Amino acid sequence: MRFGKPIATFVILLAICHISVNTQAQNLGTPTYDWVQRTPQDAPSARYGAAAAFDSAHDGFILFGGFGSSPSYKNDTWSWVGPDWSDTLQTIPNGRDGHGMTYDVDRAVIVLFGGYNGSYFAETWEWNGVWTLRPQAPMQLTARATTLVYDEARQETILFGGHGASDGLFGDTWSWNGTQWIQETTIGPGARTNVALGYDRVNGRVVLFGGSVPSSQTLLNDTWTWDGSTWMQQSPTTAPSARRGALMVFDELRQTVLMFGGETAFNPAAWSDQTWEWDGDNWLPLNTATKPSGRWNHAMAYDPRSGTTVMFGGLRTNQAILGDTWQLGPDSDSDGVLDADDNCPAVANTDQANFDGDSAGDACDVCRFDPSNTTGPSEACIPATSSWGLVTMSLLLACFGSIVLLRRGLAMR
Ligand SMILES: [Ca+2]
Ligand SMILES: [Ca+2]
Ligand SMILES: [Ca+2]
Repeated sequence: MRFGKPIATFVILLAICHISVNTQAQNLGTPTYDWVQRTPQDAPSARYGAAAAFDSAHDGFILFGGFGSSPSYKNDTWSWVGPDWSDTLQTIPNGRDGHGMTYDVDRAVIVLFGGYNGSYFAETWEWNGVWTLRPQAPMQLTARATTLVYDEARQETILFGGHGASDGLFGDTWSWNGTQWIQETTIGPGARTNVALGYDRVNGRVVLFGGSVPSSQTLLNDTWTWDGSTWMQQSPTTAPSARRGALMVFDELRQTVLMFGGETAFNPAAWSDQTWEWDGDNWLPLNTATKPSGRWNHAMAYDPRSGTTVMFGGLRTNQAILGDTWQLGPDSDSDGVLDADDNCPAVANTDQANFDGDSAGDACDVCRFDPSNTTGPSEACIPATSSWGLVTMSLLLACFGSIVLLRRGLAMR
């Protein structure tokens, strides 16, 4: 009789816990997206003008180069393996920033062109686990800082515009097929630099947004698509404000092009912390509970392993070169932990508490004290063949009962 009440209390609490877990699991809505800042043990030094791409055949998420402090022009290559960065120890002889970088999925190489380290480069490099300098491009392709994107439908890397020596500004479009650069056209969005370039896999189009004309301090907010032969200006009903140095990725879950950041004003300078989504016809804001600080010239690419966009660093002013790492992706239960890392992706549990250290957090683990079982049913939590399991459970019940009795006894005094 004296032990009956605490055991009954324990069973009732367990039942309430199960009902609560099941109710929360059933209340799933449309997956919400959020930015989460990561705190890697090891990371690239703060920098802007780096570039990133995801190499599915070799080392995954790769970041190269950029501008920071000592040495200013970086030539280090990093791999994001989440939750940490690792230095691949692979370098290009000359550090640089402002280079274009993209992944050629058909030839399974990252393509890099151009950049700047006091003078402009006209080099084409490729990465397949190591960097290799490709034969010199035809001299018509002027040395420059520029932007690249891979056109999956045409199976070629596309380069648009950029800036070079003597304030040269370019509005030309080139393609790289793995052996040579070919000038596609000089007609299109017009000469500019620091555009955002992405690939819309659903519609088979390259997407271009904004950029700037530095000589006239002009920032742009026009949207263009490239179908392999012609640039077409789009007429979205809503559009992000004018900006330069925003970055785009194709999000495989949403099946849309996402864009983040960009410098949105000069004198005084301002930077966007907004994420935008291009659905093929229109731009819509993708509102997130958390936002990285506004910035431009960051490095960003989509990581299909975790279903997230990974973003690093960037620039706010010459004094604020950033070195933070962020991930954007689905957070179905809006608890600030992305689905890819959440030990209860359908139940809000910001603390990620996990008593038995198995794959399920306490908030969704039917067998909280049994690391061999997360789904129950509860009567199966401690295997009947495990005498140690029975002893452990008995001790836990006795302990819990004693605490309840003690507290009840104290309360009655
Ligand atoms: Ca979550
Ligand atoms: Ca959760
Ligand atoms: Ca657990």
